Amino acid sequence: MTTTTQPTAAASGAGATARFKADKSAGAAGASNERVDLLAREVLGAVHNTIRKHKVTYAEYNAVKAWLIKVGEDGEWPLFLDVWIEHVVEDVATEHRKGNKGTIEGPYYVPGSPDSGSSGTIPMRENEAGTPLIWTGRVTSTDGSVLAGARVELWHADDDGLYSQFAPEIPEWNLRGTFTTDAEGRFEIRTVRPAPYQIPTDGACGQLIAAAGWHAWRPAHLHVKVSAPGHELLTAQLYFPNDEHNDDDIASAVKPELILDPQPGPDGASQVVEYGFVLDPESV
Ligand code: MBD
Ligand code: FE
Repeated sequence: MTTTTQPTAAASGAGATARFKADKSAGAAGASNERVDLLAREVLGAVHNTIRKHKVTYAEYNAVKAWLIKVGEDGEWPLFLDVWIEHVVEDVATEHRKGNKGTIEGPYYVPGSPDSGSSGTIPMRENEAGTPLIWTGRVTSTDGSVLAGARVELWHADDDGLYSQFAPEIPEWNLRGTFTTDAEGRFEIRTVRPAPYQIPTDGACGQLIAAAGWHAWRPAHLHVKVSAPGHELLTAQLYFPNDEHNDDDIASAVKPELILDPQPGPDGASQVVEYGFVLDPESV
């Protein structure tokens, strides 16, 4: 750990909550009465059934109530929802796609990262820790046509497993960058390999994990959003082979199609990897 101020669940939770409110909470107003009635009834019914089936006690009810209050106090609703719920929403939302598999966004995306053109280095500190990674790829449409000017937004944790803007003392756009494909749809990105990520253990989500005897780990991953005019936005994560958490990601967000195959680079110190994206045209 190179920081002097320790990251806390409450601080990263507050950041993720503010980010969600700034970007996405407005979209939550769009459900009809009928839809809210149907879904709220079914979710509550499922909770009632669980209580009857397992004879949930008042002590357990109060423990859950205290815990739910703490989730809010710690700002961990974005973390809780994105770790334990989002993967199913993503599956349903993208099941029609013929192009690239995607996966969950998670709580730490920030729009507007610096533009590095079609070939460049993601913003990083001098001597950023981690194995250098040179990633080349191409963006195409499902009909095979090349997508020039497509945007690849990349964000990921550092070698300590921390995200800029959600942990203290990391430069604002560290390991967050936007790349744009060239005339042949190609991009080349220089970054470093991220470390496996442990979700904060000192907040409400960590309390649930400890109480249930689970672990808090996600495999190392690169987050991407890939977009091109007339095409559906692809939100994905890329993983690394042989990560011990590829098979038991706490966020259930690993798919075999998203595991990279990095190779030793020519200089021996870095790794090179080829991975491109196929986008689905927007249906009209
Ligand atoms: C992450 O970095 C992440 O990607 C998800 C899904 C949840 C918590 C932290
Ligand atoms: Fe992440």
